[in-house]
Amino acid sequence: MPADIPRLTRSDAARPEIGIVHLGLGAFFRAHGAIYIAEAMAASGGDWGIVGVSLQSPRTRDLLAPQQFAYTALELGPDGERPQVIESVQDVLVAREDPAAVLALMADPKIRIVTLTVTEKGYCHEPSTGALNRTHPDIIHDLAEDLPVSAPGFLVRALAQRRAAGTAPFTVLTCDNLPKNGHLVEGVVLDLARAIDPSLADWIATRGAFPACMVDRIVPATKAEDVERLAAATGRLDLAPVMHEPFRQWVVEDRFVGGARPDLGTVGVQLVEDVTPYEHMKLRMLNGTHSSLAYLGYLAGHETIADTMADPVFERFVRRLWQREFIPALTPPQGVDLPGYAEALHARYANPAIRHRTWQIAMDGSQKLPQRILGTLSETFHAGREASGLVLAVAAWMRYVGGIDEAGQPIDVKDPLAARLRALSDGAESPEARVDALLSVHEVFDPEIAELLGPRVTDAYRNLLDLGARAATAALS
Ligand code: CS2
Repeated sequence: MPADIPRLTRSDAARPEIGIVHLGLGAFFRAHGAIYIAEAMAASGGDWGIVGVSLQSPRTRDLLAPQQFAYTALELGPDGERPQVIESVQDVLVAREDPAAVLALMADPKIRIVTLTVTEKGYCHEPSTGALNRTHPDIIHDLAEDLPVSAPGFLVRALAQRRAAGTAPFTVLTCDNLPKNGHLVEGVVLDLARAIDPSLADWIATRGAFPACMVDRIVPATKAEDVERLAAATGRLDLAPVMHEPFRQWVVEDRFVGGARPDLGTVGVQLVEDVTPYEHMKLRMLNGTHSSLAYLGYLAGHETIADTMADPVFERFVRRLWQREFIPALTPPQGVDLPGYAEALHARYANPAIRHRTWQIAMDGSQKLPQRILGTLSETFHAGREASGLVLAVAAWMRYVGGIDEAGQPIDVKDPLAARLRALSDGAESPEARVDALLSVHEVFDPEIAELLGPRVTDAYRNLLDLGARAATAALS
């Protein structure tokens, strides 16, 4: 990289006041919510500057601070790239370094919304039920100490400070890919608050707001070569750019404390009463096929989703999942044509400019499987139908968390339950016993779905062992 390229810096444009704290400032929010919010302020004004909070690592803060928190969002289209400098983030705090400063900020009356992208595991809940996991080490810590470490802990302690100061609660807007995400975060916050002070829980339940939303944009991890290419193209060195596809969608339930929010409707955010049909469509048809392609594609030796889609076996497979397995189990949002939605997804997945690694999507499967795949399977079996493509995807997850790929090489499995899943897999004496052992992980499989899946997944798992992922996928009837 030429050493003389000057660093990207913030423009002289006037800064709005801050109004939003974002917990978990990763690439996704910077490539999605932060852009919508920047556009909403540009279009309609409002004091909605964002302070990001990294719960653990100082990395994003350290990269963004010398750029005064400006960064480039690089759109990767099939026909070329388009950079855009985003300035809605005004500061980043690192919670591990100074949790009291984060709480003080969240308690400030200027802050009216707290948005979150802390990933599925950041809510410290049980994925199969959605309830707070009271045995989670971070929750045990946050029950005992005033200075929290978990996202639910920060929300509850900050809301307690606001209540003590006579300040209205902030709206909690989770932007993670979870089922009924608003309801889920409300549940974990109220559970934790109740354990600390029942009257606090009552105050939050009556005065607070936890709108659900559906977020969508494919954001592959930024690579060193992306940084170099961008610097060469723009003449500015940005050490923390984000990469994203052209498509974006944000559907938000319009329930904010005091109605206070940026003018999101002006910039294409859909404001609705009930997000559930959008959420089901997206979590299943997009994230469900993403995870299925990730496990099977990885095992078949494909590095990215676009590579997997370029393999005719998997292209047929994903069409089958949409047409025969997901769509029959869905109620479309009003005015949405699900086959058309599937076609659009097909084009997005095939975009060769997006190098979205199967390994990246395979991460944290224990937290993703229930809402992405198991819900559809349960509804399908109850309706007396079968969904053998999705059953094969569950078997592929089991093969993947076993930690050895088809060439006998180790897999770097990233999952909060990785060690336990590996031990269960290694401890089983036969493929049948391995499937049974993994189905007993109640955080992922509730007893009913475990029973329904038992014989079906065992057959699929055997096929994976006997034929390999590609041939087992090709053999689906
Ligand atoms: C992906 C999502 O990594 C994953 O699990 O399925 O991040 C996906 O790209 C987004 O939800 C798209 O909106």
